[in-house]
Amino acid sequence: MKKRYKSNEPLSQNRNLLRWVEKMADLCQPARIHWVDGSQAEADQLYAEMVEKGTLVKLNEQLWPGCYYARSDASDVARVEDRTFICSQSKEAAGPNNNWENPFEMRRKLRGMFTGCMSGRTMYVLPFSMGPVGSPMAQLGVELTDSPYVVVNMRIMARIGLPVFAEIDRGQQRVVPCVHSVGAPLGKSKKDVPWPCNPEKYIVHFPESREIWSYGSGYGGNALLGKKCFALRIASNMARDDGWMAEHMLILGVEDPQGEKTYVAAAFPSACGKTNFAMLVPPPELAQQGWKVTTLGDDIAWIKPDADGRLHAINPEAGFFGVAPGTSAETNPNAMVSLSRNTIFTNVALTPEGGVWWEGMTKTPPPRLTDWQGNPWTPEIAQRTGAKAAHPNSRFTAPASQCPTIDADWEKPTGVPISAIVFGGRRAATIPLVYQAFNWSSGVYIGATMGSEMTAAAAGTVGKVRRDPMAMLPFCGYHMGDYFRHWISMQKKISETPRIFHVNWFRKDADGKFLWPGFGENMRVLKWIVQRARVRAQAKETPIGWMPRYEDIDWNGLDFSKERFEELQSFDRQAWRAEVMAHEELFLDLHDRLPKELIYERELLICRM
Ligand code: TSX
Ligand code: MN
Repeated sequence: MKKRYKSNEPLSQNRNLLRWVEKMADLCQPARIHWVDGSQAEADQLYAEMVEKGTLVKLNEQLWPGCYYARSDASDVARVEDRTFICSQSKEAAGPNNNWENPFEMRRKLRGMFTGCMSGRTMYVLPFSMGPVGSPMAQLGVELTDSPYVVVNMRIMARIGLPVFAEIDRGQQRVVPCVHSVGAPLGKSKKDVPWPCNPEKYIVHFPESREIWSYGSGYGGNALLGKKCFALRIASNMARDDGWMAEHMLILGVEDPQGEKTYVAAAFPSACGKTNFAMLVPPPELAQQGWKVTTLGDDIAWIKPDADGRLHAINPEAGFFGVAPGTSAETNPNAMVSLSRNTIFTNVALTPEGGVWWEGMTKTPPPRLTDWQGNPWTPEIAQRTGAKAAHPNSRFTAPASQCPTIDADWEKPTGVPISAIVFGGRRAATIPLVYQAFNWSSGVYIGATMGSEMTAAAAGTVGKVRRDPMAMLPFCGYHMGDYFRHWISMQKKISETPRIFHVNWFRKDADGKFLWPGFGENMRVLKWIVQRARVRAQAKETPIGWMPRYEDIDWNGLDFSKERFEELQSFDRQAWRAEVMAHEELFLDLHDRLPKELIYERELLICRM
């Protein structure tokens, strides 16, 4: 060791961990090392320091108890997919769905970037468990980071601190090393900014050695390495190797009037209201019958066959990192309660009373807002400049335990049994409200070919269907064709396959109006889904799968005509022909690694049409 670092007492006796921390400190040259114990006192200290430095604003304790507000650098507001790399030995293993670089080359680059990158800062040694500590389905990591903002966010999003060090010291489990720096070393002057970051960003995964290196960003999915980087990109590699599934899925429970629970996992691309669906509030008429929805997670599911070959799922996370705009007492009252205390808000708007606001929170904005960039904001200013009060990707980081509908078994170490898997997308035409796959392989085909229409012009043409297989396109840490093969092969590892469904809340009529009211009314679809999974509901066979007839849906308390339902569920042969042609395009990109089952499923679909 070239240099002795000011450090608190190391909180682990694990020799490998101690050696690695020392090695990384020698590389990054921080001023201090802080072993994170995860305590409230420590968090309070970190919050106080960040308020002092201007990184955080403490919100009004009466209005928003335990809440803080962060404004990021205007250039550091989202995940950076073009700067995200999968560095496997072979380029083919990473697939066309990932950016690849030679791992030796990348390690050389990283060494350059990380040399002295933490100078003047504290390096936090942050142990975390994805999944409840000690769960047979949990995985351990240690994130070295120079961002206290990351530490307090990770404290909400994952299990961290002393119990995790204890688990690491038991030495029974491999630990994923994660190194994160905002890439803004402090020079001689030690002058800092509220949100340090670097224009050059690298989000790097080594799937074979199970390592993560992140440079240049302090934001969400780029910096909270337990989430997208570990729980999806690295875990998808672990899952393929070890016979389980790491999926971009919410998990919810449906309790019927007899008190019987059915658990559902669901994958949706962005902007489909995944968090809203995870926290769905049934309409009064169904609630009165005794139908309840409980929440286990809103983003990631780790799904594993148990000893009896039934798939069980855990939510590896402990919090919600949700998009704020559009979240309201009307669209998602459970989210509003979840984020009402002990929450970190990033890039929303600030009220003069020390409260927060975002587009869609209330119909009329409160007066004299300060926008996410620190400028005065009024509806008049917005009219003139088009400026949003909150950034469209602004976030809340809220503890899952605060969700009023959190499931009693959400932290059960062995997870909950999954009876149904739901895929979905935002599609104005062609795709019906709901249909059920014939079997596992046709269901995998449905998930593999799913897509969503773009709502914002930013990333492409509005209305164009973007294919996003299983909502995993940005998150699958290896070749998408191999991922489909793994899905197909899971059938052989399980005694009972979950039923697979596809939903589309967003189909429009000829006038461009949504055909389906959505939100709580989705409970009617969900009821049919769980009844189908238990073989208690009827359906009719169609070329694409099983569909409910009008009389198979519970319409209690909703005035929805049979004609409108037929329009919502209609199968248009011509449109589906074009749809299947589009599937072919996706398959061309993956052809050399596509499982033959999916080719056959496509052929069968064409024949049925
Ligand atoms: O989250 C949504 N869900 C799922 C809810 C459990 N949203 C919001 C999507 C943006 C993230 C929806 N938007 C849903 C939906 O089911 N459906 C729609 C489309 C829609 C929007 C407004 C209306 C109806 C449908 N309004 C009226 O009918 C009055
Ligand atoms: Mn997500």
